[in-house]
Amino acid sequence: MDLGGKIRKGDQRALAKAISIVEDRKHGYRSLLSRLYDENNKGQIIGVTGSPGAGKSSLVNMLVKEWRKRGKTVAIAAVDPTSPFSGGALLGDRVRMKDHEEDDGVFIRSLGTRGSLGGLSEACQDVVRLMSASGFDLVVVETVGVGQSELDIMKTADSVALVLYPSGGDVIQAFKAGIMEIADLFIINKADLPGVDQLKGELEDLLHISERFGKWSPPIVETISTENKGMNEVVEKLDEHFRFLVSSSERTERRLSQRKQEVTRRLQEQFLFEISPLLDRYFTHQEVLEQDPYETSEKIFQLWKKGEGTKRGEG
Ligand SMILES: Nc1nc2c(ncn2[C@@H]2O[C@H](COP(=O)(O)OP(=O)(O)OP(=O)(O)O)[C@@H](O)[C@H]2O)c(=O)[nH]1
Ligand SMILES: [Mg+2]
Repeated sequence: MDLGGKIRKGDQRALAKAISIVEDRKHGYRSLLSRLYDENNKGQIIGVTGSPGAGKSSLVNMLVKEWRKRGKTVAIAAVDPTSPFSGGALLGDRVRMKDHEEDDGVFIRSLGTRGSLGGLSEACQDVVRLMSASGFDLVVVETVGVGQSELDIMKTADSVALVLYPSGGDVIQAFKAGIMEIADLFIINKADLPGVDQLKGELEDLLHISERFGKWSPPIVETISTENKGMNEVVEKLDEHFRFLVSSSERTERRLSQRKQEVTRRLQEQFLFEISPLLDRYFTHQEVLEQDPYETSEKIFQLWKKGEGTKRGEG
């Protein structure tokens, strides 16, 4: 059986292999993805974001337990932050996720942010697609909520959970970063620490002033991941949100805007591969310095239109 067929059958080794192909943008990755693409994959894609140390991994670990109790299979893509501050994160994640090592119903993969080829958000979305094609009931993407590419990743999820914790500054940060607007569920983790009510108050105030919530009011749930508290409620709310998406026109609307953004990003990726090498091929450093950048980019664009782009030989 070919790789695509094996993935569809839920073969985890095939899945792992395909993920490497896709991450490294190896020859044929796009046709593999195209073949496995299925608009009607039944699984729910859940984005979990929040600042470093908010307890995302601890939470996801406990949620997995809850989902497994309910007979659901789960795949997790944890985006490995490059930030030196969270250098220990991966090791920590591995230790936490060890709980599920023996379980065939759970698949965990860390994604590097090496990102030499293409963007992180594209690669991440592709990996999520592979996981969905493998038939997991739930695919969870964990990212630290900073930066545009992570915001893009969140925008590709069906449901977005923002993890906050009582210690100040967090809510405003999320608000500024644009995450508040796309969050479908707010989780106040570390609810064992002081300041929960204050955080909840701030959150409610901000929710009042943003206008988008006509049909779905994002609930606020409190959790203590280290004590496995509140997981039941998070799972229920995520379920509820998914039912809401499926039963309303919201899901189609969301997908339409997601698809448009995705096609744009993919074009950018493709374009970048083809067109940016022309800069070094046709212009000396001296020319780059002397010409204004508008002129240079216009010239490059004209060269590309004349067919000077690089063909990547993609299968
Ligand atoms: N008191 C308390 N501590 C918690 C809770 N949940 C997680 N922690 C602790 O918070 C720290 C960070 O937890 P992680 O799960 O690694 O947080 P994260 O958001 O995944 O962190 P990064 O991946 O580095 O961004 C760990 O020491 C956890 O034990 C909680 O509910 N209460
Ligand atoms: Mg983590």
